[in-house]
Amino acid sequence: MKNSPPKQSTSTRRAFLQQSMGGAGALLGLGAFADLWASVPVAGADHEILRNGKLVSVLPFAAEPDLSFHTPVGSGLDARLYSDLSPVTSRSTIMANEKFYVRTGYPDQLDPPNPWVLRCDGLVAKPLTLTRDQLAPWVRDQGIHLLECAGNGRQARFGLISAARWSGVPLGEVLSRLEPRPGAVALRLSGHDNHSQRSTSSTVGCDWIFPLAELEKAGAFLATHMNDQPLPKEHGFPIRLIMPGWYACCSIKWLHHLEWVDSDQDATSQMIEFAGRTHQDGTPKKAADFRPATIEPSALPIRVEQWRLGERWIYRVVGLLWGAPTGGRRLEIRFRPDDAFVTVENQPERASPKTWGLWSHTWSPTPGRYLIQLRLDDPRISTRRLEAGFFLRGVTIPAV
Ligand SMILES: Nc1nc2c(c(=O)[nH]1)N[C@H]1C(S)=C(S)[C@@H](COP(=O)(O)O)O[C@H]1N2
Ligand SMILES: [Mo]
Repeated sequence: MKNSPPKQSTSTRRAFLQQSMGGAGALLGLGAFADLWASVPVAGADHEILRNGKLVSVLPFAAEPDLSFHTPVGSGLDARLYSDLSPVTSRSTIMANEKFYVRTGYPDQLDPPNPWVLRCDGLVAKPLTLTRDQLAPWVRDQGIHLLECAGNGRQARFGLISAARWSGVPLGEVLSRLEPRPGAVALRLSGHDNHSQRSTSSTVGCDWIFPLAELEKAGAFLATHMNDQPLPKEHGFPIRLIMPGWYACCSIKWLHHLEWVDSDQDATSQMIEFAGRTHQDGTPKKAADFRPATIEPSALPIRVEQWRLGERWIYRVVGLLWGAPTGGRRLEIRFRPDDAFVTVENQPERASPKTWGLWSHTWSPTPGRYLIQLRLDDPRISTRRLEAGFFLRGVTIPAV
C-alpha cells in the first residue's frame, strides 16, 4: 500500500484540530510528541502507522477537570503540582524535577537546623544522630522509582504520579549502626509538617510506622538526590524516605526522626488519614494492623493519537502500567462497557517493577464516544482500582 498522507491545507488542518479537540484538554501542541516514533516497542499495525502514517492530533480525554499541569497551586498541605503524563514515551519515562508532581509544599514554619540531623532512637542500646554530611559518603544511585499519591485520580487528571531517578542511602545501612533492644520490631519515621496555613482536607503530622520486615522487603532508602540534583525543597530536602512500591503517603519528606518501636503502637494521624486510600480494612487503631500500603497493578491510558494512514484514520492508545509485578500477565483493553476485552497489542515493558512501563494499542473506531477500560486477565492478581473503574478515561472520536 502506498501511504503518502493526503494533502490538507494548513487552515483546514487547524480547523479540524480545533474542532476535534474542544473541551477540557484544549489544543495540545504536537511539538511535545515529536519523539513518538520511537516511543514504544512496535509490532503489527502499530509498526505500519509509525513508519508510514502521519500523526494528526492527540485527542483530549473527556470529562476531566480543567486544571493546569506543571503549575504550583495552593500552599502548605494543600500545595499541589500536577504532572502531565501525556508526553511520556519509553525514551522519556523520567519526570524532570520541576515537573514531578507535588503534594504538600515545603513547610513555611520549618526552621531547619544547620546541619540537618536525623535523630535515631527509641528501643536502641545507644541513640544516634546523623547529619546529612555523615550520610553523604554512603549516597549512591538507587535507580528509577515512581511515586504515586494514594489520592491520585480523575479529579487530578491522574497527575499525582511521577517517576525519577533517586540517589540515597539504603535504610538498612543506617539501621545496622543501631543496636535495637528486644521487642523492637518496627520503625516510626517522622517528617516535618509545620505549616502556618491550615488545611481543609489534610491532617497535620507525617509519621508512619513500618514493620522492619516490610522496610527490608521494599528496599526502603533515604533519598538525598533526585535526577542527579540535590533533593528539591518541595520534594523533601534535605532527606526523605522512599518506600518503593508503596503509596507515596509513606515516603516521608523532611525526615528528621527514626525511632525503633515495639509492636503495640497506635496508628499515626497520617496512617489514619490514609487508611481508606491505602485500602485498609476500615481504620485500624493499631499500626501493627495496617496492611502494607502497596500499589496494586494499575494501568492508565495517557494519550489517544489520531493517525492518517493512506485513506484510513487509525487511533493509537498509549498508556502506562505500574504497581506490583504482574508476573507477565497480559493487559487487556475494551472501549465500551458491553464490548469484550481484547489483548493489548504491545504489552507493557517495564525496566523494573519499581517504575512504570508503556503499552500501546491501535484501534479503528467509528465516530462516537468511548470509555477506555483496562484489566489484567488473571483473577489471582488483586487489582481493585482497575476493577472499580478508577482509571477509566473517556474519549470522543470525531467525525472525519
Ligand atoms: N513531611 C511530609 N511528608 C510527606 C507528605 C506530607 O504532607 N508531609 N505528603 C506525603 C504524600 S501524601 C505524598 S503523595 C508524597 C508526595 O511527594 P512529592 O510531593 O515529592 O511528589 O509525599 C509524602 N510525604
Ligand atoms: Mo499522597
